[in-house]
Amino acid sequence: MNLKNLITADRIEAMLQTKRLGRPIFAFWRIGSTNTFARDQAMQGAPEGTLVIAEEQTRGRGRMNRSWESACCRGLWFSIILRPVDNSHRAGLYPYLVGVSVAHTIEEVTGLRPALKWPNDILINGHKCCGILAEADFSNGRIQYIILGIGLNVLHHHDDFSHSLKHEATSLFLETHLHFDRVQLLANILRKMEHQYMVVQTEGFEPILKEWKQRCPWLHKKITVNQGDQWLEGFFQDLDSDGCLLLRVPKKGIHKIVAGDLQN
Ligand code: BT5
Repeated sequence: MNLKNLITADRIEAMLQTKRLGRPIFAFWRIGSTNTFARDQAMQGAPEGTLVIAEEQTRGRGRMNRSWESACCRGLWFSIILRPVDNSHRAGLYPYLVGVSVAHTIEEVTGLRPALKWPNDILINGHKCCGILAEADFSNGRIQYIILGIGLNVLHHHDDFSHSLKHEATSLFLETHLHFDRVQLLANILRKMEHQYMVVQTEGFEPILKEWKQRCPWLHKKITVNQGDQWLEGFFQDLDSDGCLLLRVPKKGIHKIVAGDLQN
C-alpha cells in the first residue's frame, strides 16, 4: 500500500466537491464500527453531512446483527449522518438513494454495470461488492437522524476475504485489475449522494426508485424471500412508495415485505 493513498481527513477535504456531505470529517485508522460512532455523534447533535470513516473496522456490522468484513486499507468503510425533514415511514427509502449513487459511481469508474439486489446489496457479476446499513432515530413520527453506513470492497485480492466470503464477495480490483484511489472514489460517491439528496428534496423518491428498479435484474422475476425461519416464494411485482418489496404470491395476492433477504 502506497502511503500517499491512505485515507486521511486532509486528502478527503482536498478532493471533496460537496457543500454538505462530508463535513465535518472523523477519519480513523481503526474503529469498532463507523455506524456506531456516527450514531453516538448524532445523539450528541452532530450536523447533517458528518462523515465517519476508517481504514479498518473491528466490529463492522451488517443488518440483523450480521458482521461486515472490513479488511485494513482495502475498502471504503464509512457512515454519513443525514437529518432530513421527513416522516419516519419514509426512512426505508434512504438506502435506495445510496444504492443508486454507489452503483452510478462504480459504473462511471469501471464501465461495469452493477446490479442492485433488494434490499440494498450491490453486486458485480453476481458477487457482492457493497452493502448498506441504514439506522434511523424517530420521534413524533419524524426522522431525527439517519445514519447511512456504506461498505465498499475496493482493493481486495481473493486472500483478503475470509474463507466463507471468497466465493460470494468481490472487489473493484478483482473485477477490473485497476487500483482505484479510495479517496477519489469516496469524493465521487458523496457528490452523487448529495445530488440525489437534492433530487429527493425537490421531486421526492420517485426518480430514485425508478432508477433503482432499472438496475435490479430480479424485478418481475420469480424470487424467494427469506425472513428468518420463513421462506416466501413469488414474483417481485414492484417496490411500494415506502420502499417495501411487493411480492405477488400466486393465489394469495400481494405480500408487502418490509425486511428480509432475497435468495438467488
Ligand atoms: C450489509 O448487511 O450488507 C450492510 C453492510 C454495511 C457495512 C458498513 S461498513 C461502514 C458501516 N459501519 C458498519 O458497521 N457497517 C456499515 P447485510 O445485508 O446484513 O449483509 C451482511 C452479509 O454480507 C454477511 O453476513 C456476509 O455474508 C456478507 N459480507 C460480510 N462482509 C462482506 C464484505 N466485505 N463483502 C461482501 N459481503 C460481505
